[in-house]
Amino acid sequence: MIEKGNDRYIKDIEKYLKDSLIETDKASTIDELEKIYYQYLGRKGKITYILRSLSSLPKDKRPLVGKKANEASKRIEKFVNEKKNNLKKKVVEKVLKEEIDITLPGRQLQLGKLHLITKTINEIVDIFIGMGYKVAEGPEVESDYYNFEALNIPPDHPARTLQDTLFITDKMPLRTHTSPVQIRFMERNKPPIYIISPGRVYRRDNIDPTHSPVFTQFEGLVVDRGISMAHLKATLEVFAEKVFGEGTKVRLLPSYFPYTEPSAEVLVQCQECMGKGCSVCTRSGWIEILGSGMVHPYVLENVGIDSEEYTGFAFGMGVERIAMLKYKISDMRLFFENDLRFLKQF
Ligand code: 2NM
Repeated sequence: MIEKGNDRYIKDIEKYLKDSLIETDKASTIDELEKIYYQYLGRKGKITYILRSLSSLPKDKRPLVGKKANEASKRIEKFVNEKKNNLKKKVVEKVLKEEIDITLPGRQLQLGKLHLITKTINEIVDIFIGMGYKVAEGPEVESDYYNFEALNIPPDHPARTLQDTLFITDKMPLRTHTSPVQIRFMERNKPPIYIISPGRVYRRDNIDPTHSPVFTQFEGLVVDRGISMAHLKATLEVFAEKVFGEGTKVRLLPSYFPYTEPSAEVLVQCQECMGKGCSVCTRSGWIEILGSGMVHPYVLENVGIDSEEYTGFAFGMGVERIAMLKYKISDMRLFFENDLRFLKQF
């Protein structure tokens, strides 16, 4: 079957060996190397063919041809494998270099921040915590009793009508102030009481630069023995100086609320003109920032506190209004529109 002589086989083996080594050297992919291996050492490979043909050789020729073919086979296999490993290593090195560049700056995390109203609430809360107050909270859907009746707001008071209040049902208004929180607190706690109650409140208002049907209120309440208007004024002076800066003057103006007697509007020096008079304060030099007064004896009696033994003061302010004055914001709608170009500034 095989007519080739011994020398011819040896020459073929040497040629295959040389060719395969050159090809292997040139190969640049794993695929190419596998093809080379298959071409020489595969089932139908050139070296394999010679090894299979040994039996057809004269007996005395077999050992040398067999030895050469085996040697060639081993060398080819070794060389191909070495080259394969080199290529794999290079691929890994390349990937490592490309994908993990430790000199690249990290990805910037988009950090959020507190809304200016939240920030302002926190700031006001901190001032009062510093004076020994505790925070009290309550529901936004209230009963007519807690929102109006307990606060001595008479049945025919305009605040009770559909004109001024948003109702969930006939008897359940959305709270129009956070005073009901304080009524609930007084029902459950005996004096001395020093609390603040920040929270969202609802009124039937059309949206304009200074009005919104939803806004944030901040109320304070003190009930103790011997509390007078002097304590109220001193407390508000501390508050005004901490929020608007040292030396900010406060002025009380007689006013009316059903739940306080006497009642007072609280004015601070205009932050725009520092009291000289400008368009912001309509030339008066003063701006109203909150309402206040001595808690009406009827309100104390409604919650079971003896108004002969205890007196108290209370005050309430709009957080949006405070933030607008402090940060010179002219339109309240900016707080609710959530335009990041506005919110990011604070
Ligand atoms: C204000 C003005 C004046 C007030 C009264 C009470 C309570 F519950 F003690 F009666 N809480 N808050 C009060 C007093 C609120 O806001 C302009």
